Amino acid sequence: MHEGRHCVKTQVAIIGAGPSGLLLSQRLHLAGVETVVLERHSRDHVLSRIRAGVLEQGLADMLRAAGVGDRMDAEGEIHDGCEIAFEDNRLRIDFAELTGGKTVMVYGQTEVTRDLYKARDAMGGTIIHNAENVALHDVDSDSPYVTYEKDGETHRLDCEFIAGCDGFHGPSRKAIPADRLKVFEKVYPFGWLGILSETPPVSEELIYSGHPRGFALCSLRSRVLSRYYVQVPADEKVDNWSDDRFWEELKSRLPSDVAADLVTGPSIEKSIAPLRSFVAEPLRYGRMFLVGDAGHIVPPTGAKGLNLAASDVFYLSNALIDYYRADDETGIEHYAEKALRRIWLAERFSWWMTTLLHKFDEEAFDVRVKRAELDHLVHSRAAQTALAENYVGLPYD
Ligand code: FAS
Ligand code: PHB
Repeated sequence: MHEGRHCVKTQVAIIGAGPSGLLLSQRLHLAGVETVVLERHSRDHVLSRIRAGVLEQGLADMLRAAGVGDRMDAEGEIHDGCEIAFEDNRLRIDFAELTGGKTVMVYGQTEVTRDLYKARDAMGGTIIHNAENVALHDVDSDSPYVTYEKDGETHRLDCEFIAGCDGFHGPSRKAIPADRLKVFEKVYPFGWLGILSETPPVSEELIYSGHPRGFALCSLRSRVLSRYYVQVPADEKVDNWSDDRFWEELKSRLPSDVAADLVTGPSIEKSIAPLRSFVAEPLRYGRMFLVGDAGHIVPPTGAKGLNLAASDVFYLSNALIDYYRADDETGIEHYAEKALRRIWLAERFSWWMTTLLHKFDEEAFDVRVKRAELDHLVHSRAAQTALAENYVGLPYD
């Protein structure tokens, strides 16, 4: 990987070295399309983030096709089901049985990012870290460019397209004029307090627990590394939560037989993530495309955040490859429409899972309706199939 080499021109300027930016640059590089990735933080900072844990088959297949799947296949776990718990009731959703064999891969986003960096190194991909004050220019012209500061100097990168892979807080979305940008947002009155602990996971599969005290999730990174979450008020502070308090609260929200098996230990990471549903339209403005969290956010309840970034990358990389290889602009013209259809389907599912399983200050009627929803889920194969096919990931078509 060329670190720090200041390029002056490339075909596709990619802002952000998260999973969107790294996977996009890998796929384009393999197809002979030149990219430069501009990342505001250091590589270590990017790799210090603990985020998603569940990969849809579409993402796993893309990583394999990009030569980035070996460690995932060696160390990740294929899961063919998960559990939905509510008080002492446990319902297993059998993904494979309900979807004709589809499964998910449990493998941390941090490891995906590490593997992508390794692949970019091997191909000599250009990633410029600590690129500050990245700014997009003339995005609605045929010759857009990006400026950034590094080592006290301002640099200019001319390009033919810009991929805004810069996450929810990046500059790309802001490059769309306010009178052209429409945002759809729902902010939830709670967040997820998550911990990572070097303890054996409490169960073979993930357990999503909706409890009168609040939501909890039992997840994992490996057989010796567990990831747990509890719903907390949106304004909660992580300093208010000792490890002991976390473990006691988690146990109180799990079925009693699960709580009895929980192995606790010191947290090696503890943080609170806010929850929101968010979509920006359009995802394209001139020669700039929004990809991943730059264009949309989902509450992590449906494990869709990283996986939506993946389908955006799939659509945009194919569109750009068609443009450069066959002078075919069809994919570029239809990127936003194609990506938004899958985004809104995942937004719906993530909102539904979040509403079903979290504690809201809601009317007694709404509490009863949620109880009926869970009752229907327990007794209806059709309802379970709907959950399973969304969870494993709807097709990219
Ligand atoms: P990312 O935010 O990962 O990457 C954007 C990159 O752009 C970052 O490296 C950032 O430093 C860089 N950037 C930002 N501004 C820039 C600028 N001005 N100049 C240059 N670079 C800039 N999803 C799940 O499915 N399950 C989860 O449990 C889950 N937990 C999450 C917890 C947190 C705290 C957050 C924030 C997200 C979580 N997500 C989860 C969603 C997450 O996984 C995202 O969907 C995923 O990181 C999306 O990847 P990117 O689109 O690459 O965005
Ligand atoms: C995780 O392991 O971090 C994880 C898994 C599933 C989710 C959210 C987070 O829905």
